[in-house]
Amino acid sequence: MKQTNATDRRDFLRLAGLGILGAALGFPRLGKSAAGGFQGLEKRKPNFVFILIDDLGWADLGCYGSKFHETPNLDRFAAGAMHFTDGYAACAVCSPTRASILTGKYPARLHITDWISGEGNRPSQRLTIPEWQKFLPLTETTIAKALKPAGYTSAVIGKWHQGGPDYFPLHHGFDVNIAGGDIGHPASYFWPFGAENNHHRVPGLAERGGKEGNYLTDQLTDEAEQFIAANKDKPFFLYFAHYAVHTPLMAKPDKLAKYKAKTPVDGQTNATYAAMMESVDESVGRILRQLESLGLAENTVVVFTGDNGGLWPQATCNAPLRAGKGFAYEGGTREPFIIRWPGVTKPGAICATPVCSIDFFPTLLEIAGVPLPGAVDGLSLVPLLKQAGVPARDALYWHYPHYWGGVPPRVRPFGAVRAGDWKLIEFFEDMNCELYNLKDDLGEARDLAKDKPEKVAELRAKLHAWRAAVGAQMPAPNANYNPAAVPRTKKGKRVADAEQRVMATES
Ligand SMILES: [Ca+2]
Repeated sequence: MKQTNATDRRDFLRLAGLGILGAALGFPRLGKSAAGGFQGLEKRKPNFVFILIDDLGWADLGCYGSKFHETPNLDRFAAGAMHFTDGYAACAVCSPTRASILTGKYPARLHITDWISGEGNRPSQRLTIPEWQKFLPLTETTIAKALKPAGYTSAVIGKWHQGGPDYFPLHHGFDVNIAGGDIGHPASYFWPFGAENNHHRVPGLAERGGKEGNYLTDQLTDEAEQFIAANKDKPFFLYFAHYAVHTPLMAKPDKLAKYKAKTPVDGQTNATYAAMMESVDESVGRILRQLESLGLAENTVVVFTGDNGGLWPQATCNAPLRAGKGFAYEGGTREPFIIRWPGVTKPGAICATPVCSIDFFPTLLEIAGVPLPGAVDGLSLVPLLKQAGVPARDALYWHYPHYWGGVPPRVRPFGAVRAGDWKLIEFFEDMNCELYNLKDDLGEARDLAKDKPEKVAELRAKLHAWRAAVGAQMPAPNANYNPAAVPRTKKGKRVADAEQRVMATES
């Protein structure tokens, strides 16, 4: 678990720890008119562009400390926005976090606790995983559905991964769906994005045009630009969910050559992944320029984040965070988390308050002036964005009653809670707990559980109470448990080693 620390990353965190959030208490975006009404807002609701990157690591952007990846557009964007040091995905794998973004609810409450369709039970696993939801029910209200009565046109462009055809975006309040389906990764990043008989061919995208050599990240950006242009005269919500930077790792040749010639830094060594990241960065730059060229930038809230931690160690290194995608440690869930609300967020502001993907739903609705349609778990970040207050929340929670990452699994069932600087992880196989103080030990290297039994008891009680409150499902002992039951080939080798499974999985 040895990882490299990066001085820049530490400096960044030190600044955040000092609470350097900018001095202003927020910029009122709209002045009162002589008539007493608010100027501007009646004329036009703000647009939203929500950019979601698949398997994005916390340390993958230059503005979050990477020295190997080059992300100048994102660095500029962050410098003109507020970015959060302690922004989390609600789950360490894909579909649950996406469901949390769309609904504002914890994955545990939705029972969407694993990537869809998950890995299933095996005799080699000590616990049997509980029944869980493999689609986002139509009874749930997505951001798109909630914004619709306020006159919004909504689009999914890119990855969806919230169940089969009955649960595709058009059934969830979106007006447009381009390239969203039930796949967790593309068959190929190059046109036509998979053979016609390949289930992982990107749905419907090649059929809209393109030619040999076209790159998926670029072609999705073409679609996003066109959607923005077509909707420039009315409020829109664009959920722009890149398939990048998920496996299969495939990059444009010119960019790949550039990173192959570059010296790896701080454990980030994968030239293909770095090149994919640069394509994402270019995409963000194009979207921001499109908003500017159409005169929409000042009335468009732009969000940038990821759905789970970086794929470690195959694709990236999340240091100084421990581990990566799938894991209970910070590398599994902490994400780049950047919001630009023109006229409100102070350029360059850094916020160290822990926030989570469950918070986007209430935040976007409050910005749009749309009431919440029902109870959610997230809290509006508007007070933080205005630097006018802190959400009233004492803890964030995670729940993953699953195994993940091959045979034998790399990740075992766990729950976790973060309260202040303290983080407790409970592993369900033996209910053993680990306790970390993130302020002193961001890399979760010193387990304090034995030294601080009272803190363990306090956080464990909190975690258990939360599980009961949201109705979280728990695994049970596996009656067929056989630790020797790891599948073997005829030659006696393991059928799938953990690394290959991780590379192939859809989450
Ligand atoms: Ca993912």
